[in-house]
Amino acid sequence: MKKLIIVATYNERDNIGPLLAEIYVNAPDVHVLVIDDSSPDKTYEIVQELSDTIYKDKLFLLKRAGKLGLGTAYVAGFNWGIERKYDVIMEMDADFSHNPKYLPQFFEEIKTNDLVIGSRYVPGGGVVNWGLGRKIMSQGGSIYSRFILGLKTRDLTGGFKCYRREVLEKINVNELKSNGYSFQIEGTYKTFLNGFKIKEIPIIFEDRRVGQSKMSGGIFLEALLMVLKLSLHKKEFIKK
Ligand SMILES: Nc1nc2c(ncn2[C@@H]2O[C@H](COP(=O)(O)OP(=O)(O)OP(=O)(O)O)[C@@H](O)[C@H]2O)c(=O)[nH]1
Ligand SMILES: [Mg+2]
Repeated sequence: MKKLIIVATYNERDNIGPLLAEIYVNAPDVHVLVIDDSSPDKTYEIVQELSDTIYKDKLFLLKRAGKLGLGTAYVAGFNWGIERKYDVIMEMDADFSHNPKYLPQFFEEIKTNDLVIGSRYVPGGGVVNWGLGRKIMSQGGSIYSRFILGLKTRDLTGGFKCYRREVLEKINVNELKSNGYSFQIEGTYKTFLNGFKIKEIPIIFEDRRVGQSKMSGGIFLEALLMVLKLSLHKKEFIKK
């Protein structure tokens, strides 16, 4: 099973090195694609250096011209992975909110599922170091989306996810419209609509270790509207 992990970065220079080390300890045979949007802190320089040296042939860098958003970063990464015929393609954040210790569980579960989601809202899962506001936004966003879209999935906004390539091919990643918070909701919704098997595994999500948070009320509101839009276009998302 050829495995790819996509890590999008924007100003993660203090996180990326230690994160890659932990990824390869937990999953020695994975390939990692870092998509960096020309981070002002030059995260990409560290990645380039590591991919030329200790992680040769298993670490790849896609550097984009500027900050184009997390959604388009993942779409670019999905296409990169599909072209190279990886069997499974994962997404994870660079800030240690997604602990690499869970990787073996993802790769075990993906053998019998089409999408595996690291979930904060199933028994055994949770969040540490988040303020009340952030908790309400995240869990509220998931409950709202679940209700509007008729999904069973409990954690719809998290980005610690492992797809089988076939799913990404079928839903056509180039048609993923969201670029912010709702990108994760859209991916899971389209996977569900096309009859794929989704499994949530519990994860403890930790607030970013270092660096600046990018979350805001505007992003949240945009996501609520996007969910309504998705529900209205449901029929178009079911592929022949
Ligand atoms: N390439 C790229 N990566 C991004 C962009 N925005 C965010 N990221 C990365 O995407 C991942 C998730 O972003 P975060 O800023 O951690 O978002 P969050 O977890 O919702 O919020 P905080 O952790 O509170 O900041 C991180 O690895 C970021 O560095 C972007 O525009 N381009
Ligand atoms: Mg984060």
